[in-house]
Amino acid sequence: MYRALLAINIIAAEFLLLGQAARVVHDWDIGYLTVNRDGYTTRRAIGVNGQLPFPPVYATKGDILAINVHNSLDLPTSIHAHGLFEKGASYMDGAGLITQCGIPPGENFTYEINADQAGTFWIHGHYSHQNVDGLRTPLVIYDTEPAVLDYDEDILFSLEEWYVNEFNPRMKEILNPLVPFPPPPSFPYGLVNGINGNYTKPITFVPGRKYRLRVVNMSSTEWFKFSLPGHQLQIIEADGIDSVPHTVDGLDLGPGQRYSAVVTARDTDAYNYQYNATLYASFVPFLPGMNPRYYLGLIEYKPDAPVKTFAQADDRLFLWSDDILLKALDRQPLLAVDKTFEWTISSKKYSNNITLSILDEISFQPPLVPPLFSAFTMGDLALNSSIYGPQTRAHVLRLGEVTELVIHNPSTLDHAMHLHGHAFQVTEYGPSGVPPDPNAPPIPVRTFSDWPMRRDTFVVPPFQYVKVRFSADNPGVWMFHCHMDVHFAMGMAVTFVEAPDVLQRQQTIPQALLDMCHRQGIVTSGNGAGNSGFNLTGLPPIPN
Ligand SMILES: *[C@@H]1O[C@H](CO)[C@@H](O)[C@H](O)[C@H]1NC(C)=O
Ligand SMILES: *[C@@H]1O[C@H](CO)[C@@H](O)[C@H](O)[C@H]1NC(C)=O
Ligand SMILES: *[C@@H]1O[C@H](CO)[C@@H](O)[C@H](O)[C@H]1NC(C)=O
Ligand SMILES: *[C@@H]1O[C@H](CO)[C@@H](O)[C@H](O)[C@H]1NC(C)=O
Ligand SMILES: *[C@@H]1O[C@H](CO)[C@@H](O)[C@H](O)[C@H]1NC(C)=O
Ligand SMILES: *[C@@H]1O[C@H](CO)[C@@H](O)[C@H](O)[C@H]1NC(C)=O
Ligand SMILES: *[C@@H]1O[C@H](CO)[C@@H](O)[C@H](O)[C@H]1NC(C)=O
Ligand SMILES: [Cu+2]
Repeated sequence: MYRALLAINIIAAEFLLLGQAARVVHDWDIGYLTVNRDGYTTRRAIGVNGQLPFPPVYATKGDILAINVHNSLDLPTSIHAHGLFEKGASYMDGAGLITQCGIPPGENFTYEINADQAGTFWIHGHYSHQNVDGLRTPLVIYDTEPAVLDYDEDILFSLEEWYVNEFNPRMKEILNPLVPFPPPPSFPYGLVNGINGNYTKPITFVPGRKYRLRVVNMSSTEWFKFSLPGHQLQIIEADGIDSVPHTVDGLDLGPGQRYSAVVTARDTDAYNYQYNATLYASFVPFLPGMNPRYYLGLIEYKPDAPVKTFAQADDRLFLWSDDILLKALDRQPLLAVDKTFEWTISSKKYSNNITLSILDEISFQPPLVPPLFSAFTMGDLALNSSIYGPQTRAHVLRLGEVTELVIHNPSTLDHAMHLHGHAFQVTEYGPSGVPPDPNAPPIPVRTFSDWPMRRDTFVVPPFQYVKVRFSADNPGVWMFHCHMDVHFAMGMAVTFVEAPDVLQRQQTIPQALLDMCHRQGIVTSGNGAGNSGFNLTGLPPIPN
């Protein structure tokens, strides 16, 4: 099995010729298999049509992606196209128990996704954290217009971490009141394009040619740094939004984030080079060989040419990607704020001794009725956030209202916050809370210049806040959650209910989605408890 995996390697897609909008059909039979991905561990994982990694999905802007999913797992499943706005079809967002009930075991559902944005995205499981066990793959949507910088070839790097154990048993341990919190860190391995990052096939560079490297971080907990010593990276895209070209030495990606960078090959083939994908977590103890883990892959100019090595760069002089320094290529002006939410991320040990995450003062639990269905069926009351249930933390936004989020993180843990259905403007970073080291240099306030960059996932570093803005221009129900799956599973999430009045007039939930709920005994109308009005009787009690 492992040898077979070695054959599946860096995908170097020649730049596609632009054609007519098409229907891109994939048949995905999602099921369990046993694999060795990291070179060390043989374990059960979630694959597609008997293989893992999932093959990347490619489309061209304007296409329709039709993904026929058959669920061969023993739990419901769903898929989410991370970064796609699903305009006019919020019910295709795939957020389990929020916009759909999940595909029951043994059943089929076809996701019809409008690929009307260009850029680098990914598709992943959004039910019971199945993404962490393998259900994830890059999604590249080619533009029909030329990019801001020319390039000759597209090269995809998908970065993942891979754990020795499946997610649910790990999560059970974390939520076990008898196990001291947090349990010891489990040091994952790093995968590059689906296999141990040190065993990937060489990538050929031709002197003088230009390459667009698309780097996708599909991790569930850990960060990646990506660099190609001896070459500069010109960022032209982050999370599906084009940027003014911006030169860096390396890309720093939180879970869920993506970058495209154009690299010009050197003008001679005298040496070969190595790219460096470093998997790390600042909140896990430094342990040589385990955190960080380095993976080196060959950039081959000429077979057998010597490999050019570089003295270890001083990290402080190394220019890493930083979204506050990027500018959106379309020069969208700063949005004028109508409403601000200022929330602090924390955690709390409840009276049952279970530690859960807190965002906006609650620990999220899905209600009995997926909130999208309440938004469709509650008439005018859908505009009142109370009907969705207290643990859903629904915030109702009126059409076109501009919301600013100020997310504080006065802790030692990074968080990677993702908003469905939107790319937000990233406007400011600044200090929050009191770092434990009194001699640490002060954290400056940093704001965007000219035109804020937009993206769909932002990292809130320790003891910092981040400000972002978005306009409620996409009727539907959109989750906002930490993309570190352990935190998400511990309740670090809220929901935005956007223009439910417009939603009710403009969209209709496909019957097949409702039928899947009914077969699982899930009600598809009424408030969060499936009752009328404000009667929330039946919702599980709020932990105290
Ligand atoms: C169910 O999905 C599988 C895998 O995508 C596909 O091969 C099969 O034809 C589908 N069956 C039906 C009834 O649509
Ligand atoms: C990928 O994201 C995870 C968390 O989502 C993060 O911990 C990790 O550092 C990221 N890796 C890279 C290479 O950016
Ligand atoms: C790989 O990159 C990391 C992060 O910048 C750096 O600390 C490490 O020294 C690099 N490793 C090699 C072998 O270049
Ligand atoms: C990958 O290879 C490099 C160079 O040989 C080595 O330093 C590094 O420890 C390897 N990484 C892992 C995780 O084995
Ligand atoms: C919580 O832990 C404390 C200290 O270990 C113990 O005294 C208490 O009984 C536990 N409570 C519950 C509900 O398990
Ligand atoms: C929502 O309903 C609650 C309970 O009836 C009421 O107290 C509140 O004022 C309503 N909010 C809005 C914005 O109408
Ligand atoms: C509230 O809903 C429950 C069913 O969940 C029902 O038994 C109860 O009668 C309702 N209460 C009111 C005041 O309607
Ligand atoms: Cu988090």
